[in-house]
Amino acid sequence: MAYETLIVEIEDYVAVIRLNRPEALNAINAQLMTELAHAMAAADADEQVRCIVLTGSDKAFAAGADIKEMATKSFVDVYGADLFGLDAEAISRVRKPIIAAVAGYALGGGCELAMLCDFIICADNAKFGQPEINLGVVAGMGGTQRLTRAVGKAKAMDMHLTGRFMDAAEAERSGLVSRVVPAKNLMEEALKAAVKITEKSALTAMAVKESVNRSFETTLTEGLRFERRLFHAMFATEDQKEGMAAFLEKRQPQFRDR
Ligand code: CO8
Repeated sequence: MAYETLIVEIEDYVAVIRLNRPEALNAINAQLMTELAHAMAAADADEQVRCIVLTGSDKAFAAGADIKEMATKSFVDVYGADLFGLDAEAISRVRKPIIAAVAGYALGGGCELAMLCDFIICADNAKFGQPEINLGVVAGMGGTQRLTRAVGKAKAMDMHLTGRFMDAAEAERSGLVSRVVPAKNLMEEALKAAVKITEKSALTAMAVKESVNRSFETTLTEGLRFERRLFHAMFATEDQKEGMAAFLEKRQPQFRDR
């Protein structure tokens, strides 16, 4: 499918999905969200893809939901269409690892989109924020839930109530991002991380993602049981035999996703 708001490139088993609405700092309109959900699902189903990198431009990952598109909508419009709901859920169902490579602004829905990914690597010019309160709305795509889980109540409340932005250093300190890199190296570093993931067993990577995500949905006892059962289940795979044999034979493993 040809996209108008995205650029998708696949190389070395990594799909790079670039948000591409430069005229609006990659503001997320309904078309972009639908195209993104489609591109993510396509990458998830593509045997040539083992990891996905979601990125924007040097100036903006995404400056939020498209305010021009939303400004005159009614409750009936947004509730009736479940604005962004189905597409966001579709992205959260992707089973392959997704890295967000964030430079510049990641605000409102942009910050939420980055948090929908599995981890965030950001440039030193990144700015994160949930400024919806300035527009008379609350976050609508996970900001009050995922940001709170990522950085804790104090910082989440501060960000949502004051609308202030968090810079890259604070985002790393707070656990929102896994790494900060110089802006000029962002894609190189994100791709390096992605390629490392492509070298693992895709089955194991999927299980890791499923188990970490389960920790947000369940009690510790249930989560530990889930993890242990997955660990046990991995012994039914050839990749477990190969990974452990390769370690003992002091060589690189050749995983076959079986
Ligand atoms: N929507 C639409 N257009 C935007 C947006 C946006 N969110 N952000 C920037 N733009 C446009 C501007 O209107 C401008 O266009 P034009 O040249 O035609 O006027 C162009 O992008 C460049 O922007 P600026 O001139 O403002 O650039 P600056 O460098 O001066 O400022 C900022 C950059 C600080 C990022 C500024 O643009 C800004 O504050 N943007 C809005 C940020 C914001 O409030 N984001 C939250 C939006 S609400 C939201 O995301 C809700 C999420 C809920 C989703 C789920 C719903 C179910």
